[in-house]
Amino acid sequence: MTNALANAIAAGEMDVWYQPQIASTTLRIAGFEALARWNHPERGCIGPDEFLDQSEESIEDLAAFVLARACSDAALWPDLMVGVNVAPYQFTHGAFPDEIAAIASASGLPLDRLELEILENAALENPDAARAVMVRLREMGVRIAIDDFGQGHSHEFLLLDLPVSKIKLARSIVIDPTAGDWIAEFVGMAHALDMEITAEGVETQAQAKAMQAAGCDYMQGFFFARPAPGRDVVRAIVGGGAKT
Ligand code: G
Ligand code: MN
Repeated sequence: MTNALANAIAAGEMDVWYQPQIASTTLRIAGFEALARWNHPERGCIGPDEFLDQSEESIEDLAAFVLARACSDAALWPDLMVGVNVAPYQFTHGAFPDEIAAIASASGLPLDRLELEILENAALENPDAARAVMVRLREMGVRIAIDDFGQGHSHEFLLLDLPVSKIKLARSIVIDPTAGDWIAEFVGMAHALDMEITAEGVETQAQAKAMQAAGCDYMQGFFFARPAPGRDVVRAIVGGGAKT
């Protein structure tokens, strides 16, 4: 087996798309999440859910590609955040913060506009190793978000005392009509610890209203916008005037 993802990157088939994150109170764009997209010659445009499992050996190439592209794209934007998903193993590498510093500096992106998203279970599996890397990243100004949060609907995560800036509630909770009270209570506790909350996977106006009412700081999902190529992000920011 050759390195499928590395080949796709070399062939120019790999791209990074962006989905806006909306501030709940103003309904303005606060930032974008970067999402890998593979323009596969046979399978069409596919996301990590569809291609990651088969090509695990080359995920390092993909991770470096997405980080570099997201940082250089975001360096052109005004003062907006860019969220980048990072693989769990990266958070246990002591050298990871230095790699982040090098990539951001090469792109010209200020480190305080970068937010790294790490999966909840990855943070839970090895909290001590993750904490050490997070502390260094936070000292550099990088923000940390916990992704896909909500397995088990528990408050205990907050007791781990990780230097987390934001928690992204998984879509399974956001679409659960019975979860409103739990979310409101969780938001209150997170705010007391200086953490912000994003509701992910918002698809309807009713869900958006419920997440606003529960106190979520940001919302992301198809109701507001689907992921789109980087040039569309620039158009959205400049008001749609630029045509190529
Ligand atoms: O694991 P992570 O949260 O990074 O995954 C983001 C994925 O969720 C993206 O591939 C994106 O296309 C998808 N997504 C974003 N918004 C929505 C939504 O409103 N509904 C659904 N079903 N998926 C979404
Ligand atoms: Mn994510």
